[in-house]
Amino acid sequence: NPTGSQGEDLFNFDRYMASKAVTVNDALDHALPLVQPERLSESMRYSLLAGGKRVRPMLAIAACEMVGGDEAAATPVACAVEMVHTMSLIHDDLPCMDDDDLRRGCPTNHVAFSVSTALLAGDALLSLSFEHIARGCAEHGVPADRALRAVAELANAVGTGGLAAGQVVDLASEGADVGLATLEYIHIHKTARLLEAAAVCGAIVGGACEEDIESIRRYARYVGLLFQVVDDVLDVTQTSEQLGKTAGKDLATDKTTYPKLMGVDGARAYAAELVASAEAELDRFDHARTEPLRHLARFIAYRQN
Ligand code: GRG
Repeated sequence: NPTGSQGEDLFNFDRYMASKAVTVNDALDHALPLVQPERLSESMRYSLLAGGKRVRPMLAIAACEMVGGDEAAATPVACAVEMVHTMSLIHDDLPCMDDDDLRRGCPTNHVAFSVSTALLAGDALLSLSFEHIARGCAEHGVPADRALRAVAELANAVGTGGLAAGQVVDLASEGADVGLATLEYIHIHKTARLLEAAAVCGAIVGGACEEDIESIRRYARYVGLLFQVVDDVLDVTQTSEQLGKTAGKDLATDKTTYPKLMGVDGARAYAAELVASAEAELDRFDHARTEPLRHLARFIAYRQN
């Protein structure tokens, strides 16, 4: 009943996101206490607890709940994926990569600490993520075969099947005239693969069957691409609005983006296709249970910043 005219509760996505963020922030805080040497833990906590949107943990928990699992079973993998995400942001900001001074409005990890500490904090977050799945799944009664499969899924998403591969191709493409195939390769590996691992790990620990896992995988891959297409469109349109001009930032730089390759209207149409494809993957599940993931796809598609 989409209008709620018969008094049924409408799904409230903002409330759902806020409640999952509280669960995840609390779990992350407990997962990473201040231990000796404090400088390393402080550096890890500085970035991990710095207020990201927690989209990946929410994907893991929502996928687990959609297939009949509970939040507690998904929390270890949700936290682990956020640790990997945080590691990738710390490393991405380093002088040898993007060399950024600000992240989420605050000094980047290597500026607040040092390049060597930031490098080690990223490494320690990466290893903690796998330790956290192994220990957390056992504590929450998740069967060992599911935990093992989640470890393999996440490991693949970090290395040659995901982040590292996407970053290498991205760095190699700097200043080059790349086509749609390379742009898509970069986004599928750098962005979509970790979102995919988050949702798939949630489904695995929730006890999903193979067909359900593969639908959830495709859903998350569409959402990951959608994330980047919308990001590119916002980069152009928001800068245009700020400047009061028709051509925005990315149309004026060397970076290849979707609006550059297919125009702003073409990129918007592609985003609409991706959100429809993502939602279609959820049609095989009980409709009421799909609400969080449907709303997440729409939230990413229609966000304004
Ligand atoms: C060290 C093995 C190893 C891999 C790292 C640096 C690197 C290789 C990959 C870069 C990955 C990267 C930074 C991709 C961009 C992903 C992205 C879309 C980030 C923004 O995500 P949001 O909006 O961020 O969810 P918040 O701040 O909300 O958490």
